[in-house]
Amino acid sequence: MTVHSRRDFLKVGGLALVGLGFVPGRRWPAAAVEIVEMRSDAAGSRVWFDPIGLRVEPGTIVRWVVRENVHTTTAYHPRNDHHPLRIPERAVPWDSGYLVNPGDHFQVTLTVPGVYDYYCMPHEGFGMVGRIIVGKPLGPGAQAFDYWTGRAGTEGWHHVPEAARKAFPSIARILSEGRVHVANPAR
Ligand SMILES: [Cu+2]
Repeated sequence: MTVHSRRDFLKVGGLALVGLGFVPGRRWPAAAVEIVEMRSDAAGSRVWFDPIGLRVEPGTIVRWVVRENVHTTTAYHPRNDHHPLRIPERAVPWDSGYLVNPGDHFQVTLTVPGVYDYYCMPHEGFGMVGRIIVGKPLGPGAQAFDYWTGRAGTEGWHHVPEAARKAFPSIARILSEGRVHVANPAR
């Protein structure tokens, strides 16, 4: 069963009204929706986003859906527990909060071109992260993990943990494949 949160409806409605406008007598073009599943093996020892890497066009709705275990989808952004900025400067950071039941979901509409890195709050240290490229590979997410070191205003930012660094698919691979899956996820 799918649980639709009120927030989702408001976001989709907002997109339709603001982004597309209303033209009497015409159908509204439907926004593309991409699904990212939030996965886990039975023991909870392997956790991952599927796909872990995704390329979309600006204006795409990305919807994360829980399949197993408990997860969040949370943008790399200082407003989210002092994580480094790894989404475009003009983009709005998101944090789903805990999604606890299979079918629970959260979605955002990504309009600003660039690289968006995100993580799962309880599982970041286990490498549960994902990367979305909207249009072109621009912005802080396209830079090295420690690009901000020593810059004013970054005091208190956390470095991306080692397991997460290893898990991110490269920008080049996402651009060439469009959709990148975790290899041998259940092992
Ligand atoms: Cu998780």
